This record gives sequence, structure tokens and C-alpha cells, in this order.
Amino acid sequence: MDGTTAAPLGVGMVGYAFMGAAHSQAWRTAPRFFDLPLHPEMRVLGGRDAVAVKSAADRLGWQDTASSWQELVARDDVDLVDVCTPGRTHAEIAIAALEAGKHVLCEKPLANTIEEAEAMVAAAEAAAARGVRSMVGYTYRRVPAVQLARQLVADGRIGAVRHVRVQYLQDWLADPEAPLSWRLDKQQAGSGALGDIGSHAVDLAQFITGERLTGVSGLMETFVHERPVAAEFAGLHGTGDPGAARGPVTVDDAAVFLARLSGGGLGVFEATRFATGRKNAIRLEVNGDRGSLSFDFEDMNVLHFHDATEDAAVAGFRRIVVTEPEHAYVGRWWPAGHGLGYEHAFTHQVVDLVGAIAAGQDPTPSFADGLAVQRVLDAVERSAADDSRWVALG
Ligand code: SOE
Repeated sequence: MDGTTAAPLGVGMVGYAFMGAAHSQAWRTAPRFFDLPLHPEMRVLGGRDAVAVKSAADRLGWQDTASSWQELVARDDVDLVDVCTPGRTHAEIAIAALEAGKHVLCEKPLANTIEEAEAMVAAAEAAAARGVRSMVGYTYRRVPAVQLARQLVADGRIGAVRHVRVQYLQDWLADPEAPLSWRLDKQQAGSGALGDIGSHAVDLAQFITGERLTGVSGLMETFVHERPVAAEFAGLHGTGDPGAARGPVTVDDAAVFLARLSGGGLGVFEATRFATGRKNAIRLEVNGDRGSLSFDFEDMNVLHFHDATEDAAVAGFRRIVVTEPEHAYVGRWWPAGHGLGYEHAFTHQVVDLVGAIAAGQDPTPSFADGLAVQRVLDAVERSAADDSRWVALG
């Protein structure tokens, strides 16, 4: 069925900053490149500042606006609520939407605390029994090279996993004058680099290996304790007077941790927004007893694969350009070799979510997967607060 004849799926989105723009692009683009079984209609964008919401709705392609998430959730023409707000509000919006019978896509990390995440999982499970679906936005799972990495592990091509190394490196906070945003406020964001980008690292490690982290030992640090309060934000950056008032940073700037994996392997993780020169480097390497995989999001169309069973004289890392129609999602886009970018994974997320809703299946990553990541983040925080004590995960 093509996008024009499929039954409509009314979408409402709360939040319209960086993630809201990325999700809007995905809702707009998905039916144009993929044959979706339901046709997403971008019905309503919600937010408290009426003027700003209207302007964002016009820019991002939403038909209407709502001045609160409660108003949005209550609308009969909204079948799915997309939550793109700071973590503090995820639980209340997602739970209310699920209880109102709306499918939910919620940005990561799932929540700010384990308690909130548990309540969200309970609401998601109760809703699933009524055919209402939920998904958490660990978007990088939908990068074709990441899909291929998971497939190679599942097919046994690297054998038993011995090491997982994941670094998520950015540098947008390295400048001590970079302004305060909600991402630096514990009340709003739950944690800093750990939750914002370390959560992706944990989810990717678990997704690619198919294993769980069973215990961690961590260190966290805040390098810059006060920053200027910004007047306005665009993307991750703010603008304001050089002489603006300063406010406290209440989250970590960097987090590192060691982990054990359920299959017996060891993990090393690093999340920082102070890695000067690294912009959005998700560097991942998995070593198994039959081979290895290596990926860097800054070269996101490439996966390196070493087959250790090959003749040692010619074995070595092979550079696979993941842009063939045989690769996940790729055939719907450009001719072989033309490559995809950051935004495509958001489109794939929407494609998979809509497909699952139409098929009456629970999409992944589920809220339960989001809770599993949350438990790791919480364990790292507890460990770091207690001299890197080992914290086992149940
Ligand atoms: C900021 O560090 C951020 O926007 C994250 O919040 C996103 O999840 C990631 O995709 C890019 O970086």
C-alpha cells in the first residue's frame, strides 16, 4: 500500500527544539520514501509559548498547535504522541498518553529516574494489552552500519564477545563560556554526558551484542561548574550577552565506566562533551574470538570487519561501505554508494514504529529496553558517588 492510500495515523508532537526538528523531518519524509501501512499526518505540535509553537509548526510542517501537552493528548485526531521534551516531563506525558490510548514515541533517555522509568514500563505494558504501542528513541540502532554490526554478531561472524569498547565523544561544552542549557540541569535532564550520550553507548552495546551489562564501576566529573545563562538556543548552542548572569552546572560533563557483559566479556565506556575536535564520534569496537567489528559515527556509512578465521597472511580489517541496497533501509534511498546521514536514522525509526503499529506488534527498543539502560546509568552514578565501587545489576 502506498502512503497516499494508507489509513491515516494522526501524530501529535510535544517539544520542537533540536530533537523536535529531527522527528518532524522523519514524520514528513518517511511516507515519501517508504511504503508505509499507515499514513502519518502531522496534526498538532504542542508547547507552552504560543508564538514560538506556531512559528515552529509552520517551519516544521505541523497542521495545528496546542498550548499544552494535556490539550494535545486529549485530542481525538491524535493517535500517537511523540515526546521530544527534556527528560523531566517524559514520564508524565508518556503515561498520560498511553492511558488515553495513544501510541507513544519517547526520546531517550527514557526518564530521569528508575522510578519514573518503571512507571512508564508499567503503563506501556498495560497499554500493550489494549493494542497501544510504545517505543523509546535510541535512534542510532537504525543506522544501516549498526544494523549490519548486530547481524554479523547474531550470525556468529565474530564468535563469542570478549570486549566491547564504546566512546561517545562530543566537544560542544569544551568552551567554558558555552551557555547553560536544560541539558546541564539535573532537574531537567537527570544527568549530563552520562544520560545524554552515555545512554546511547549502553543501548548500542546491548543492541549489537544482544547481551546485557551485568555490573559497572564508574567515574564522573564536572569540569566547568558555572556557565552564562543563554537568552536563546538553536540546536545545542545558545546566544546571549557576554556579561550574562551565570548559573550552576548540576550534572556531569564526562562519565567513564567499566562493565561486565552477560556473555562473560568486558566493556569499557566513555561519554564526554569535552573531547575537543570530536563532534559526534560514537566509536565502537567489539572483539570476539572469531573476529572484530569497528564503527565510528563520524564515518557512519562504513563498518570495519575483521574475520580472524581467515588466513593470517591476508586477514585484516575490511572496510565495508554500507550503502548497498542489500543493507537495512538503504534500498529505499539513493542509488548504491550515495550514503546516508544523521537524519535518516530518525526516518527509519518512524518507519519501524508505524510498521509495528499496523502489524499489531510491540516495536523495539521498548520502554523495558529503555528501563534496562536507565538501570545501567543509575548504577554508574551510584558507583561514581562511592569511589567507583562495583555495582552489580540484577
Ligand atoms: C546532544 O549531546 C545530542 O543531541 C544528544 O542529545 C542526542 O541524543 C544525540 O543524537 C546527539 O547529541
